[in-house]
Amino acid sequence: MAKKKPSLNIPDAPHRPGDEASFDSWPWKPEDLDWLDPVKCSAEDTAAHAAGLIRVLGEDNKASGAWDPKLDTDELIEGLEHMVRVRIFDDRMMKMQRTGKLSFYMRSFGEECVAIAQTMALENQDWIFPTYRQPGAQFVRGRDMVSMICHCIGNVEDNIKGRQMPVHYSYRDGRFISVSSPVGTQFSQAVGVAMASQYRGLDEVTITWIGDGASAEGDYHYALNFASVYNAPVILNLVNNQWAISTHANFATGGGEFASRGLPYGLASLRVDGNDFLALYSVTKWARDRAAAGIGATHIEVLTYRSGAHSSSDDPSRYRPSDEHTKWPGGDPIERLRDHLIEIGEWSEEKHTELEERIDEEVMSAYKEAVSHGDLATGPYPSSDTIFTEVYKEVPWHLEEQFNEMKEGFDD
Ligand SMILES: Cc1ncc(C[n+]2csc(CCOP(=O)(O)OP(=O)(O)O)c2C)c(N)n1
Ligand SMILES: [Mg+2]
Repeated sequence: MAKKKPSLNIPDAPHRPGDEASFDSWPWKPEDLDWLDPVKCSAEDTAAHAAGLIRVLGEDNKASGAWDPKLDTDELIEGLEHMVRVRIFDDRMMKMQRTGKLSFYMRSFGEECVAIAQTMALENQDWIFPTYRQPGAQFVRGRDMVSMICHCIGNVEDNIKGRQMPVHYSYRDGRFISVSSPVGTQFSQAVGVAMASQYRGLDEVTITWIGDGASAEGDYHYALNFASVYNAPVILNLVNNQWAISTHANFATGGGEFASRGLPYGLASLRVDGNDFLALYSVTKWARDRAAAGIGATHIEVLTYRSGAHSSSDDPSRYRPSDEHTKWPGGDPIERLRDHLIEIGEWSEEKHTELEERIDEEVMSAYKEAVSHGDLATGPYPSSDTIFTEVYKEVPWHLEEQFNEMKEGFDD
């Protein structure tokens, strides 16, 4: 019998445009997984938590299970408010992009919970190494919204003077490190900072995130290896939102698992429902406690769904069913926390509408103030000199030459 030639494995997405999307493989319930002691448990002890899913908010909108962080109502409302803030802010920024007031934008739609819950679970001295999908961490750390919009426009009040793409924020006071355009670099850099904190004996933990797509890059594996070898106090989150622009998450694993990839590196590994505020808060606090106690890093798969387009330049109807996000079993993170607060008698539809109206006014007023410093369509723009300044301590000769050429050209 002729032997069949082995064929190259080319992964595909489970659903393409025209297919009926379904996520039947969602077997996890909140009470499924035991609590683990963050200081005493070994990496191997987390194997079931890497294969399962840590969830606190159930279909009945109640909190249950061993991982319930039992937060105060005030903290829940603060989390809800920040998530609503991100969503309304994103919508306003998209309108600005569509009307030519800024060049490019990326929303956190469907993933608002990730940065908000996880940053709220940290201490203020902890370092944040985000991707473009975690701008919400800045709201938790108190960044002024006007300054964020000025950055997105790249106007004269942009704190990084137009040297970055929109949404690639830098926020020094909040220990929020500049977002990097080449995806993945922040993951290994975060481990380096965590190593430095440990070396200096400081009570600081570093948190970082990487996307499912970017986890196919070397940076991800270097980070896991260094975090493990040096026992670095770092929280390594892999946000599996199913998509990397038009490329499905299957391309990063060949259809395999994400969370358990931390185990062979000797890292505690957990998978968490990324649309569940309480579960996300809980695992992050757990990982912080473990890191701060010197036990080491935690690798967390944050399971969620990118409900919106990748960016303002993307049209997802070209590569996935347009209603796929409505089928996601994790639902919408804002609705889930809102419904939980209503369920426990601490919130109402009226209060929610009031909150949305108040945030809408806050965003509108910040927007008006930001555009008074210039927008992309009308200017004024930062001086072109800023292309060359504040990057190199000693400006290399070829940049000096280009700077002079620019000046001469402008003088003509
Ligand atoms: C090194 C590198 N390769 C490619 C790109 C172009 N790019 C920007 S975002 C992106 C997809 C990333 O997907 P994922 O890591 O899943 O993150 P998500 O956008 O889903 O949050 C790609 C390919 C880039 N910016 N940097
Ligand atoms: Mg992704």
